[in-house]
Amino acid sequence: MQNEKKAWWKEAVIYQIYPRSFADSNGDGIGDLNGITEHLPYVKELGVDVIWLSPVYKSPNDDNGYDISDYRDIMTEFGTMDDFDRLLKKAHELGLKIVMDLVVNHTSDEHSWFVESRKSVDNPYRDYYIWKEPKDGHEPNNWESWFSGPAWEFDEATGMYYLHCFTKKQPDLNWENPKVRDEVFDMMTWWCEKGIDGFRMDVISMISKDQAFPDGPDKDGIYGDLAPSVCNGPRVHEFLQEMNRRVLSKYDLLTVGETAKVTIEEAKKYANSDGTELGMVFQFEHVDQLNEKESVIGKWTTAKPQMTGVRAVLDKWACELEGCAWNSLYWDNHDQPRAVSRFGNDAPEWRELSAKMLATNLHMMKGTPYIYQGEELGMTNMVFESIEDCRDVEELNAYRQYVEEHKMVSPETMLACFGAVGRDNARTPMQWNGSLNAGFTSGTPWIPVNPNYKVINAEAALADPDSVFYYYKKLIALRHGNPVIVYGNYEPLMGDSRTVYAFARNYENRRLIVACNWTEYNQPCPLFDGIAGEELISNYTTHKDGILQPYEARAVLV
Ligand code: TEU
Ligand code: CA
Repeated sequence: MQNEKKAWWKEAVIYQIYPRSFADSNGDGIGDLNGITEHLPYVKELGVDVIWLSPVYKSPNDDNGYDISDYRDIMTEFGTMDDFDRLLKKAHELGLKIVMDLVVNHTSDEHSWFVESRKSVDNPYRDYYIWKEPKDGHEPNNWESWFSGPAWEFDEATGMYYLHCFTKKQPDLNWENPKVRDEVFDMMTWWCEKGIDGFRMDVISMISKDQAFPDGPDKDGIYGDLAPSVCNGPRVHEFLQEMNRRVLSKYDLLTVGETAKVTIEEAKKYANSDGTELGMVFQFEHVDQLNEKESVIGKWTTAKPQMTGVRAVLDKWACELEGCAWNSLYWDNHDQPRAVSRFGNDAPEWRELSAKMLATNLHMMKGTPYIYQGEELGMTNMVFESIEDCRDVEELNAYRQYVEEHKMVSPETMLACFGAVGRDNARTPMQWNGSLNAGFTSGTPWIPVNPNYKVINAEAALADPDSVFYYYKKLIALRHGNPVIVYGNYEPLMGDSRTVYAFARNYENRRLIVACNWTEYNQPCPLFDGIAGEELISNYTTHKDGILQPYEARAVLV
C-alpha cells in the first residue's frame, strides 16, 4: 500500500479563470478583476478550493497577458492593484485560494528591461535577454517560433537578433544571467508577501537553453524545431531548485509547472516527492496526441482523439508517477479546445451525458484536477466562419504562414482546424445567462460569444438539479470526503476494451471501481456485476447488468 505524503494541494480542486473572458463589470467588452470578484460566490458554490488566474499583469496583450510589461502592476483593462487586493481578500474570506500565473520564460518587448536591453550592447540590461550576431546575414539558426515564423528578430539599433520562442513581442529572458534570476525571485517574493497561494508557471520547462544554439530538425518544411534545444534544457532543474530554495520553500504554496515536452522521466524530477522543485506539472501527451496522417500541418487537425490513445497516456502517467511524483489532471484550459467537443460528444442529445462521463473519468483519477471556466457547464467549441472571428495570435500567425504566404492549406481547412483545436474555442466569453452577450458584457465582447449561450449558460445550469454544474459539484465534494479518491493507488482495468475506460483506486481496505463508456452505444462492462458496494456517482439513475449505456459513467466504492 502507498504511503503518499499528504498536502493541501493534493486534496484540492482548482478552477481556472481566464480573466479576459470571464465577466465584464464596466461594459468595455473585456472581462476584468471586479467581474471576477462579483462572481466569486458562483465559484464558491461549485465547491472548488483554488482559483488559478491566467495573467492579470500589465501587458500590451500581444498574447493576452502572456506578454508582461510590468510584473508588479495590473493590466489597465482588468483594473487596478486595489481591485486585485479586494479580489484576494474576498476570495480568502470565502475560503478560496488564489494561484497566480507566473510568466518568466519571456517578458513583453515593452517591459522596461527589454526597452533598456535593446538600446546598446553595453547597456546594463543587455544580458537580461538572448542576443546573437547574424549568421551569414541571416538568423543565428533555423528555429521556428512556437507561433510561426522565425524565432529570431533582427533589431536595427545594434544589428543583432534576439530570441523569442513565442511572438516577437515576447523576447526570452536569459536565465543564465544571475541578475535575471534575482529579479524573478524578488518579484515572486513580493507576490507571496501579498498573500497569494501559489504559482502556475508558464512554459517553465523552457527557461534553460542549450547554449550552443544548434539548428533544430525540420519542422514543417520551412523551419527547424527549437524544442530539442529549449525544452527540459541543461540547467532547468538547477534553476528550479534555486527558485525553490530562495522562494518557494519559504511559503506553503501550490506550484504547478506548465512543462511543454515533459517526459515521465523529467516529470519525476520537476515534481519529485522530496519537494525540491515543484508540486506538480502539466503534461501534454494526451492533448498533443496526433499521428502524422491526422495532422494537416503541425498541431492543426480536425481528427478527434481515440479513447484508447488517451487512456494509454493517462494510465502510463498515473502508474509511473505513483509514489514518486504528483500528477495534475485536466481535459482543457485556455490553450485547448473545449473538453466535451474534443473528447466527448457535443451534439445536443449527448452533450450533458458525455460531459459528465468525462468529468467522472478525470475526477476519479489520481492527481489534482483542474476545471477550466465553463467546463462545468459543458461549454462547447465555436464555429469560426471567417478569420475575422479569430483573435488568437497563434491562429492568426498560422493562417498567415500556411494559408496566405505558403499556400499549403486552404482557408476552409484552416478554419475547420481552428474550430477543432484552436485556442479561441476556450476563449469565447463565459456564458452566464440567456440575455444579450450571454450576460458577459453590456458592451461589445472582444471575441464573439458562442451562439449556443441561450441553451448553455450558468443560470440555466443552476436552476436544473440534473445539470453538468451540479454533477461537477458532487464530484468535487466526493473528493473532499473520500481519501481513496485523493490518495488511493491507481490500477488500470479492462485494458482490452476499445470503448470503456475503467480503473480502480485502492486505499486502506477500500476499493473504488470506476468505468466510463466513451461511446454513444451500449458497451459490455462486467465490473459491477454481483458487486455490493456504494455507488458514489453516476450520470444514469438506472443501470443494466453487464453493460454500460451510452456515455454511462459509474463509480462504486466497495
Ligand atoms: O503555453 C505554452 C504552450 O506550451 C502552449 O503554447 C501550447 O502548446 C499551445 O498554446 C498550444 O497551441 C503557454 C500559455 O499557456 C499560452 O497561453 C501562451 O501563449 C504561451 O505559454 C506563451 O506564454
Ligand atoms: Ca471590463
